[in-house]
Amino acid sequence: MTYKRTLITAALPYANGPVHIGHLAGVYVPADIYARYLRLKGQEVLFVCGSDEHGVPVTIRARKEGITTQQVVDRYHELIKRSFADFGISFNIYSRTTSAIHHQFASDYFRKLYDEGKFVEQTTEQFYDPETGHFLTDRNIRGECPHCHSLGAYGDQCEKCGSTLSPEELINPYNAETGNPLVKKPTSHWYLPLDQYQQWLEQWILEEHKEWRPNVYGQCKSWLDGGLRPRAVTRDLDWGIPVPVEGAEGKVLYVWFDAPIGYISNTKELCDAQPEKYGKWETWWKDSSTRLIHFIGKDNIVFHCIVFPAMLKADGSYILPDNVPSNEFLNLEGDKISTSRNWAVWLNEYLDDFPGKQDVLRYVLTANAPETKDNDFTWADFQARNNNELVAIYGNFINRALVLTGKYFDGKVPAQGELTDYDRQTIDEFRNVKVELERLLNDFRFRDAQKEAMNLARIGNKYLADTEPWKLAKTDLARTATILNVSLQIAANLAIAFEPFLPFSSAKLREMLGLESFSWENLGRTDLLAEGHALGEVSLLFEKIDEAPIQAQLDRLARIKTENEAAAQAEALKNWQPVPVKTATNIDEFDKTDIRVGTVLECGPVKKSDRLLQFRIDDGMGGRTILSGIAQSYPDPSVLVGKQVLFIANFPPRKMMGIESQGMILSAVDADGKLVVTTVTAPVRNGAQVG
Ligand code: B3M
Ligand code: ZN
Repeated sequence: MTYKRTLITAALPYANGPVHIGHLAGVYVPADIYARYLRLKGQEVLFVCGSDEHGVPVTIRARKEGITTQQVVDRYHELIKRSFADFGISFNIYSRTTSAIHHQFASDYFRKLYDEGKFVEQTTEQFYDPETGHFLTDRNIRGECPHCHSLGAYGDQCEKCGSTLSPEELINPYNAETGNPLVKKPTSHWYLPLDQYQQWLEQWILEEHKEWRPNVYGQCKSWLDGGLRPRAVTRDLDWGIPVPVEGAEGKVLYVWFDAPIGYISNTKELCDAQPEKYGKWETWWKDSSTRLIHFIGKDNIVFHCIVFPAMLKADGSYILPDNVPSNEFLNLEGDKISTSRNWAVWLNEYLDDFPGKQDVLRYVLTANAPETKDNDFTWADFQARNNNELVAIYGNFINRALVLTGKYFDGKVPAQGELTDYDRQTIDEFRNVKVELERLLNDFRFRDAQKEAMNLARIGNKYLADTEPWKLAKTDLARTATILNVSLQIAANLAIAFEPFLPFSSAKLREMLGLESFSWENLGRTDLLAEGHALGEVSLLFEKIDEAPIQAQLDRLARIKTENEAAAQAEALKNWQPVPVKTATNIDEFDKTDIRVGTVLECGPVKKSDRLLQFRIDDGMGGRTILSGIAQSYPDPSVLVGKQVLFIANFPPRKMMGIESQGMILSAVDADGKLVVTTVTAPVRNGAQVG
């Protein structure tokens, strides 16, 4: 070990809404497990986070709710902070980017780079609303899509046809909020010339950090392979940190410039307030014996692996991240979690519905952590993991060990006596768990690590099941004593092993055991509880969760889904405009397209594709396979079997997902984008021509 201390940061959540299980699973639980683990090992650790209170999303939220931006960030900062505390996320500081310390710090950071000529200034033409006097961000610009001509496409994307857009491409762009038409106006900004850091970043990441997670390394590589370009670090906005340069009135630092600096300013805030406890902030950020680890979600990779390191390098006095363990996304019941669609389990609401069950959620989220790929949270899995793992394995073992000790030994740790081979074998097994657990935790593999901790409980459970002390008690009290002693030692080990993962349960177990010394190094020891030591009061570590509360959650989600669908449909109908008829054609051109009728023999999903359906068609000519991108519109494709459909028969065959498609099924597009397969009004012979 060459480092002396570890600085752990967790991505600063935007203060534009409450936090949900996706946040917890992706960033905060893994970061907390790691921080708790290192602390338990007696290492010097600082765990830093705070709210990200700048940027456009908070201002949009404010206008929607008719309150000030400050009110929005105040409300959500408090809510988020409380949720994290409720779930035992053990930050040393949770501050915010609207703090005076942060404003000053970020402003100084910019100014130093500015004075040293580290930025390039560039003037570009941007969309401007002459009516309100504002420059607009891509997301705030709407207009007609150049591809599908739907109205109301966004400056970065058309949600109708899915094309990626730039505001320049929109026809008749207008201000999304006011509806005012926009004009182009020159504006100048400061750019961090990332291209100048390309070579250095290639060396530092691609050569020196091959150990980063494949998803992180891969994303960095593809950014670097694509060639880095200068990035603007200022914006024309009235919410944010003013650019500390004369003549830059009306400009603020770009939120992604100031937010990561928040990690530093929050550290400074803590160290300045309690220097005797935490030392100088510079020790955490500028001393090469400090190891810096950023926990983030996958959409933040480029900022933490490329942009922020380039900012740190530009300054020159900072250390760089040692690792950036980034997770993929967590879905909810098969759908992408979405704040705007309310498709989420909000932490504050979870605690209203499942009071005191923080650890259950922590456990399930870690068990399903999206470490290597996107993962799914389902309520059925939540219930099963609680009932079959936490209750049936961990809780059951603890309960049996403690209750039997109460029954036969008056709640006092009995003498260990002589160990049998089987006892020794059991003890060895759980010593091995410690080694494995450390290896996994050091590797940021929290999911597997928690599995190992659970293995320890399994070992205990099996030990009790095999030795059956409740039967022996009548005939051999000395042997019963040994078995229970070993079991209690395992229980003490469990309290330690699970502390990073399930801190509330560990605290409870620790109390039940009356365990005083509590450190990672004690893991694997069989003398943690001395003979005669009195146990505390026994209660259940976990409780079964029955059907009703689970069904209530599923009902809630079903309700939200229905509401969302209705809202989307209403919105689509409201915006629906006839698509302009294509330019004139003639019969010869039309004749080139050979449209036929066929009967659907089979229709089903295509593996690994959520878009495609595979059709087997009786085309009157021996049959053919056709793939069609309409899966979203037909959740139950079997309804199409037996129907006669229209298809283009003379498209050249095309391979998709390894399957050859021999034609194209014709579908109509409804106002909400739903596709409806076309058919004939009376049965005809398969293979009949349409024209
Ligand atoms: N607030 C983005 C996010 O929540 C952003 C992270 C900042 S970390 C410096 O996804
Ligand atoms: Zn479009």
